[in-house]
Amino acid sequence: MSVSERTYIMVKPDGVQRGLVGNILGRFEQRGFKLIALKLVHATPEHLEQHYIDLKGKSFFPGLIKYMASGPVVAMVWEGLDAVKTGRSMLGATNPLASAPGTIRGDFALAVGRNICHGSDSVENAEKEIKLWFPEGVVQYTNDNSKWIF
Ligand code: RTP
Repeated sequence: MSVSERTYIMVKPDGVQRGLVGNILGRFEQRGFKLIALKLVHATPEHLEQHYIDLKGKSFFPGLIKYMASGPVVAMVWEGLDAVKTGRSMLGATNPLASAPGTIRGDFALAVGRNICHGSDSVENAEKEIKLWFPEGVVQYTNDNSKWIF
């Protein structure tokens, strides 16, 4: 657990099309995380294959890449206490049917193949994903909230 831990959060194409970007972004802001990077990207299949490289052998992999390349995504980096684990709990379980109400997937999704958002599953993967999606680097700034919220 670290104050400066960062996680990569991405609103998937269905979340963008359904107008859920503001809601998802707002949850991370309200929780007290610091926004470090944000952009709208229509990713290529090659880029998405890199992102999901660990799933390459899975039967759902081609469908996953097609879904993720079907429209723009919102790529974000959030920083704060236990950001990776807390980000995952805010997203809910991978299968929205198993996601608790109050989580992003539990509030907005039903199908595993249309589950609205992504969050890094480890600090190591967060670092890789941040480099992949933000090769230009992220913004450094002091947040005035930092003495109240870690
Ligand atoms: P994500 O990487 O998108 O945050 O999801 P995750 O860690 O919760 O789940 P993971 O196992 O890494 O799967 C990545 C994404 O693949 C799609 N998926 N489809 N059985 C299926 O059809 C299936 N299983 C997974 C989901 O979009 C999942 O988020």
